Amino acid sequence: MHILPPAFCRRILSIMIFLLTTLAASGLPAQSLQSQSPPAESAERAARMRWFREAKFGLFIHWGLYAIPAGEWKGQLIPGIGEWIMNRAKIPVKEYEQLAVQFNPVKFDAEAWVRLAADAGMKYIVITSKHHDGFAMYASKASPYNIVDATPFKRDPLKELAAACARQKIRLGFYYSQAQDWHEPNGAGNTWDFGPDDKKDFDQYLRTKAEPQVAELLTQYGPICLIWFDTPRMMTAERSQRFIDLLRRLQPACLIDGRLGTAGDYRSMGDNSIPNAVVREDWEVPATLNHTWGFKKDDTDWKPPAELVFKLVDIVSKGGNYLLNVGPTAEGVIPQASQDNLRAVGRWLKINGEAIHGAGPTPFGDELGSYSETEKDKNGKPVFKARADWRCTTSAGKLYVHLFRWPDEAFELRAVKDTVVRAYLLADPRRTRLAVKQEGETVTVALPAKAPSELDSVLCLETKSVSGRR
Ligand code: FHN
Repeated sequence: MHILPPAFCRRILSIMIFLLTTLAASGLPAQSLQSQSPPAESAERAARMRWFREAKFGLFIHWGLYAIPAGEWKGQLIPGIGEWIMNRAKIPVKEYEQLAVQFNPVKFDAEAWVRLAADAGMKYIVITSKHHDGFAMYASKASPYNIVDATPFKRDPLKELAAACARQKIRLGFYYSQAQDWHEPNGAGNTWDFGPDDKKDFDQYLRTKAEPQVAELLTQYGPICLIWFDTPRMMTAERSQRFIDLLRRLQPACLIDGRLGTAGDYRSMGDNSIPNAVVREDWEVPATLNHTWGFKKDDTDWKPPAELVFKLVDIVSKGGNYLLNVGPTAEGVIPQASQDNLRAVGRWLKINGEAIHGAGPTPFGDELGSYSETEKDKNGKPVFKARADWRCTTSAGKLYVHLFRWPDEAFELRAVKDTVVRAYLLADPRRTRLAVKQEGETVTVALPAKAPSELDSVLCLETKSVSGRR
């Protein structure tokens, strides 16, 4: 009898889980997901994932040399996302490197950045330690192309952020571009200086830069909550495994995102891509506040607080985390509009945070939307029609109904399996009881005439399970 190697079995299992969850996220109606339960997990994994499952909301920071051109090169506005300017404008390494000599972000204030995340109600920060341009935003011995050795600034912002995060009790993680490195002859992506990727000695780059730098990140800054790998070009299972081994050896509790090249600790959805239905595994959506990650001076199309709150709630009601990005300027300032909009979300969370942090997904699903029976997309698949009137998040014995459109007088909720014993609005500090009528699985709650919040008024229904019904 042939015994399959355990690594092979794990790989097959993870592919099966991926296929099943992809199917669940894209094709099945949300309601049919109610009966699915997540795969069994080890106590070790449950402990490692706990903070991530409670956090729900994090701050992404894309900061690097690309903040200097801020979308403009030699007098020309370069289309696309700001941190890709080197690639988009095909800037030779020798020219792009000169940005380092100018980089002096004297207004950088780690405490203020972390305070913004805390004010916004965010529980973790993920900052670019090295993006695709190959420039390390920290003191790296593995490459002199770093902020301490190559700029007049000479400070290590990651060290300052680690100290500020420890003081303000926010977790810190690092984005690291493991595959694309446009500065290195053997890194992926820079074809304008170094020719096609398939002619490169990619392992030479991994061994001499990427792996040593990830080791530095895991040993120089105290406990790191996660490493956020990205764009896994040429990352075979074997190459990815080398990073996993490094992480598990140096910081076993540190999470790995979903873009290493093999399954990480959680799934990373596409940029700004929120699934249509509940996804019963750990996941996160990285998202922008405007249309770029790195600062771009001509992108001021900011998502308003109402949209940010809706997206946060929508994501949590589907079981995920929202990692929302800011792109600081070359001086080290987070654009004021980003700050204002994030703080508005934070003010809403101060009142309604119990319906987000640590909250579980909706037990319903019909409120999320449904597939059109007539309209098809260009691939012939039914178009998903999202609804945006209300969402539901949960905690033990509580349903949080997020009302984005205030109903006239009463709100009716169907398919409620438990008995509602009390109803009130989270915005009401006195938690005044609202009149509830329950007939079978249909619950009707009488509401005051005016919505307590313009962003999202949260109705809390305390429930008691009906024995034999669930
Ligand atoms: O190419 C990157 C991009 O610059 C940015 O960092 C985003 C964030 O999710 N990730 C890649 C594109 O998906």
